[in-house]
Amino acid sequence: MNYETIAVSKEGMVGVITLNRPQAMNALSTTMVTELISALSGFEIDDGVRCLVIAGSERAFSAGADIKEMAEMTAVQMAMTGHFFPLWDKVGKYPKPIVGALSGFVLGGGLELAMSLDVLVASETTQFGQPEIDIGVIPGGGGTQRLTRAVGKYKAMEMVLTGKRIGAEEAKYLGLVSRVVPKEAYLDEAMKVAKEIASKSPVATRLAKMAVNKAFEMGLRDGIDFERELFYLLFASEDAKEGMKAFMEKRQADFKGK
Ligand code: CO8
Repeated sequence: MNYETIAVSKEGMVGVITLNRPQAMNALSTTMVTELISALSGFEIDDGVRCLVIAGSERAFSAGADIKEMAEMTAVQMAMTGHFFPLWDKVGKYPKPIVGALSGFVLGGGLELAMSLDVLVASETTQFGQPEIDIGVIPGGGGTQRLTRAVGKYKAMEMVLTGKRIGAEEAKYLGLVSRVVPKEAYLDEAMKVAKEIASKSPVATRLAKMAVNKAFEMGLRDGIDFERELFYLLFASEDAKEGMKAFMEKRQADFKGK
């Protein structure tokens, strides 16, 4: 499929989506979000893809929603007639693990996109921010909730109320990213993590993602019960039998995703 604002490729069992609007710092236009969801849907039903990477460019992962497009929108268009948000919500509910390869500006909706992913690898040049307050709005793609859960109330408040950006090292210290690496290495490092995840049982990685995400939605007791149900369920998978047999036979497991 030919896309206008993203590039899509496959490396082994890893699907790669690269945001590609360099003239607009990868601002998330309706076309880009539509294309992103289309590419994600394609990889979702591709059994040959077990993990994904979403990257931007070295200069900008994404500078957020497209302000030029948003500037003329009415509340009714935004809330009811536009298809932007229904599409957007699919990212956070995506079943396969996604590694974010971050560099440069990760702002507004760009940070909200990153925070909807599962493992975040950042170049040391990355700058994170929720600058919506500077244009008279607030984060609308989950930022107030996901950022607060990631870094706690006081840092989230500071970032959301002042629009102030933080760098990669501070983001790592706060637990907002998984790894920080030199800028020459961030893409390779993200691919390396994605390939490692793709080498595991896709049945187990999918349920692991679901279980960890439930920690943001459930109380501890219910979350542990939910985890236990998924744990029992995995004993019905051929992959679990293969994984344990391979351990005992001192060989690499050959996971089939069954
Ligand atoms: N939207 C549209 N165009 C943008 C955006 C954006 N968010 N960011 C940058 N651009 C464009 C600029 O207008 C400029 O285009 P042109 O050359 O045609 O004028 C080009 O990209 C290069 O940008 P700059 O010249 O400004 O480059 P600088 O290096 O000087 O600055 C910055 C880079 C810091 C990234 C700066 O461009 C900036 O502050 N951008 C806006 C960041 C921002 O406010 N983001 C939040 C947007 S609102 C939002 O995300 C709400 C989310 C709602 C939910 C959405 C779910 C997806």
